[in-house]
Amino acid sequence: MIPKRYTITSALPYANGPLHIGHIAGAYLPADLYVRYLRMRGRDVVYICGSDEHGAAITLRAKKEGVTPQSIIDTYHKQIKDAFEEFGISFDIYHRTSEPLHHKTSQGFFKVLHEKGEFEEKTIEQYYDEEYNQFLADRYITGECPVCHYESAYGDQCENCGTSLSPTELINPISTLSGKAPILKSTTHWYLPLDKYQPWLEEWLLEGKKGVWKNNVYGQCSSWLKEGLKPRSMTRDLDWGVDVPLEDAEGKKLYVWMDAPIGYISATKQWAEDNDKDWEQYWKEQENPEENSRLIHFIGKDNIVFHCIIFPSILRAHGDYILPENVPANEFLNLEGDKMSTSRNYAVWLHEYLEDFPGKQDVLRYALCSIMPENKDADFTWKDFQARNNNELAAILGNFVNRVVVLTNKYFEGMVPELGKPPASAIAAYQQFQGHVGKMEEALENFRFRDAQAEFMNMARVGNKYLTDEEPWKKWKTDPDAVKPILWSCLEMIAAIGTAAKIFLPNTSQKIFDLLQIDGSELDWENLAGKREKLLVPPGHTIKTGKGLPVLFEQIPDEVIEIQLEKLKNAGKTTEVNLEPLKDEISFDDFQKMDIRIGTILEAEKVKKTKKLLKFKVDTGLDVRTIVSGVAEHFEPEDMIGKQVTVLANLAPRKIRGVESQGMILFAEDPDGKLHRLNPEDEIQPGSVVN
Ligand code: B3M
Ligand code: ZN
Repeated sequence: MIPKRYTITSALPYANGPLHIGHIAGAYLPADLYVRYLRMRGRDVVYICGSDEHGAAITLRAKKEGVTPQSIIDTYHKQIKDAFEEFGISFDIYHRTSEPLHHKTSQGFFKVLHEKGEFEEKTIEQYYDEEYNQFLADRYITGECPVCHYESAYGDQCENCGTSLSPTELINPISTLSGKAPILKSTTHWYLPLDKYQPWLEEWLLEGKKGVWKNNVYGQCSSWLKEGLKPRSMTRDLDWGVDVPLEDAEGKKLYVWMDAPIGYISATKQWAEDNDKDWEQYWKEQENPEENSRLIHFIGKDNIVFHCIIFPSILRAHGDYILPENVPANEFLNLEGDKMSTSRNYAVWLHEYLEDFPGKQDVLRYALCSIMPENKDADFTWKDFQARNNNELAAILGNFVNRVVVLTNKYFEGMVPELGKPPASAIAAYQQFQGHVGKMEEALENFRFRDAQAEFMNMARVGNKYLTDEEPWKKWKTDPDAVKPILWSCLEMIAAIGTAAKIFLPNTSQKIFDLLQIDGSELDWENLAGKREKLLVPPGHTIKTGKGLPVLFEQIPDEVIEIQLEKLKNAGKTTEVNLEPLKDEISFDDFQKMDIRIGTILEAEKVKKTKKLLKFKVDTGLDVRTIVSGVAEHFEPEDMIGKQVTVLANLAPRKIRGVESQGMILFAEDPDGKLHRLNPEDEIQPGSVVN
């Protein structure tokens, strides 16, 4: 059953930095493709987004740059909004959560839940920085991880071994504001009782979305539910964000992940006001449930729990709201084999791409859609970008359109020839062409955008091959009339390709319509699928004439790619290398207490259910022992077998994820966070002492 309307959202980007191609491939391009498709089908759809302007990420950046959070969000809200617009992400509104309408809307939600008694009010001990007179959000606290003893674990997670933590578990916690040890102070917060919603979520999600939601999404939700949900605080002690709308809540703000998703609703309210629409039709349960809008959230995988568990729980606790029908989250996009990193300035920034490649938005759209991380992480390389442009867009699509336009000018002065009796080959080609249209439709309806775009390019392949096989340039010499149906079929296919290009390549779509001199604005899916009587380019119509007509895609030369690769080589290589600060001085006696040996790794394997831990069997010369290290993201176990390492052999044993680890293998960590094994130049006797 086709829904009466659709509410489509893309994750609200934090207004604390520029967009990069990973954001585009994750939450924005897939949504834009889907929305463009729905619009072509004549569906009633609203596409919502805006800047997420609260949260620790913004205040941290403001503090680091010595400016106000307001100036950070004003700068990046504009940059992000402009970049989306220029790139062709076709939101119906791009709003922002610092708007009063959003504050009012999210406070309204909080009040309803509070009045319904949904929250559990708890007084807890929280870390407080006395110098800054401020409670500390999790990311404002660092300290030693209790599991792997990594020195700089955050209050909510240890980046080294992946363990999720609470600040009070850290050993020797330090405030990132003052650099001093924080104190524990009591404070009251309001908790969403996710544990109480678990039975409903198991029914609505585990049963209701099984086989409907993508495996990567469903799998993450099911492991969260299997672990057992815990109450989650919906308020924070912060000086930036949406005020908690209660008398006794001075200095407290809504947790950013409570207010941000409600930003979709406040943005829809603004859009409805601007366009004389009824926002409730897009968010509220309707009298007749069959008239409920279909709510679909497009996000990256790091936002799954907020969109699949927390926000639906808030909507349900409020009552009267529809729930997400689907959340087709994408995985991550890497760059030249490495993770993109804002802090290391290692990314392809969207605004820089738009400067370096003016007018080539469609090339990046096409390249990113071709490798879209729909089910697993993907890797963007500039070589692949170049190949997609040169070998597909230019050599297949561009070449087909260009040859047909040139031949129509050459033989018929640009006039679309009479059809005559189409030969069997034209009918066969057109049927093959329509076969790809059908596969494209099925892929789009099921959020498989890579497959859909591949079918789109197959449409051009069919046309290109048909033209080459029919050799009109030869037929023209002996039987000019035979050329008419060939070129006419090709022109009809090109008009259909231009119609489909509204989804994938919006700028190219307009260029094709310009070459055909037709108004493509009215062309829709029925036209594309050949379901309308009216021909797209009727005989007698004149296409663009003249010499040197523009080609759709220029070849991109190696030197252009080299420039981009050079940029990446220098990315993150700031002149000052930010090294770990020197630790406090120790005495020679302190050093003498450490017994450091050379060991040889005999066995290595991953620690089950952890992302970052490897378990080693090490021959220390004194014994063979088990040592666990948080290095699984840096080394493959099989590569470590037989290798010599430096071992702190007299470190007290400790259990790490149930495995007793006796000692520590020492690695050097460079400023880029890469780990390096420490070993003698030549193989030496295990047990040799390091002094
Ligand atoms: N601001 C983006 C992120 O986690 C976050 C999404 C909010 S969607 C309501 O990168
Ligand atoms: Zn750890």
